[in-house]
Amino acid sequence: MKNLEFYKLLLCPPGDGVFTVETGKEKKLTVQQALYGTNDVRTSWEHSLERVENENLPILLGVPSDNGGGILRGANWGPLFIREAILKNKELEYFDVGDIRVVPHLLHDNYLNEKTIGNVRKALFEKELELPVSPLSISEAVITKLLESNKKILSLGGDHSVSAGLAPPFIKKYPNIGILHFDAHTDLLEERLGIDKCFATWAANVLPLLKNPQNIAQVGIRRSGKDKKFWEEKFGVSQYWADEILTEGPEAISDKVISQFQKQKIEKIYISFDIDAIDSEYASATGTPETGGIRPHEASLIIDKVSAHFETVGADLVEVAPFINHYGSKSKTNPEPDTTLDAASLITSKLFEAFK
Ligand SMILES: [Mn+2]
Repeated sequence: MKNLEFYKLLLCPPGDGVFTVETGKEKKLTVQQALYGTNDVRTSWEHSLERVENENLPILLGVPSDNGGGILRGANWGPLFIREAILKNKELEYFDVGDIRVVPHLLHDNYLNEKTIGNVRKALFEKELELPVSPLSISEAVITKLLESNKKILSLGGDHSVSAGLAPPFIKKYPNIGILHFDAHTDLLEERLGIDKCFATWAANVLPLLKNPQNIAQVGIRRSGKDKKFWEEKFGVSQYWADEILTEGPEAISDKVISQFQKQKIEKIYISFDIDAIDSEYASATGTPETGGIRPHEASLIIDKVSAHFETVGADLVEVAPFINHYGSKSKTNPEPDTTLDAASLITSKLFEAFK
């Protein structure tokens, strides 16, 4: 199968990954109009895909799946809302390849029987092509393909389970890659209710693939049933909890992450950014907002400082769930989801900058 055909089957135009007719329609049209300037979005998008292989700009990929979420869902709307928010930043340069196709009842092909895979293949591809059908499996296949032409890719989730599909192809391509993981939570559960792939397990999924557990640095942690010592001793990872960052300052913590990665002789990094790493005062439109976190400018500074020492080859920003409002209806004193989207927009631009 030609690459162009592969992308056309597994992806869809930006915003179309959430299967809906009316919900979010206006926003979709705003984003698609800005990207293609035409009403024939499908044709323009397909045409644009011909440029993928030779495009030098970083790739933007939407993964609108909250199928691995577990507390409050709605991160499937993250990619569309973040796209609209970053349109305001005219200086950002990227190539939007569209969304992963998402069947909202599926997570990973490992969990499906042959009959179901066959049925979904017929629904998605009109015939039984040997292609993945679940969002995490499709993500892995698409990233693998994009990495054949050495792309730098920023993916927008989605709940954090999507990183279990997104990060492994980077680790396969760059075996000594480092992972800089921003989060309020460790995501180091080996399983949750018997399920090994979900928002709380992706880091545990990725860990055995890394050259050394010291190739992951977890930043902003603050809500866990266990303390830092437990996680560091059990898994061999290094964690920089939010209270340490607030006490020592983001510069000092960045230096620690840098020396951790340098000890491992790491040259390339992947950044996975869960928006709940940011304090809930600045980012509450998310499944599990937490107080006591770092502020957007502190997270930005850490991205800036660490990425100056390594080549950032990939990143994701996950768990932005714009329809979640923990503090009642939108008002002047609580302008959510705008506050969260402002933070997401800042982090997105920092992640694109990290690619340079
Ligand atoms: Mn997470």
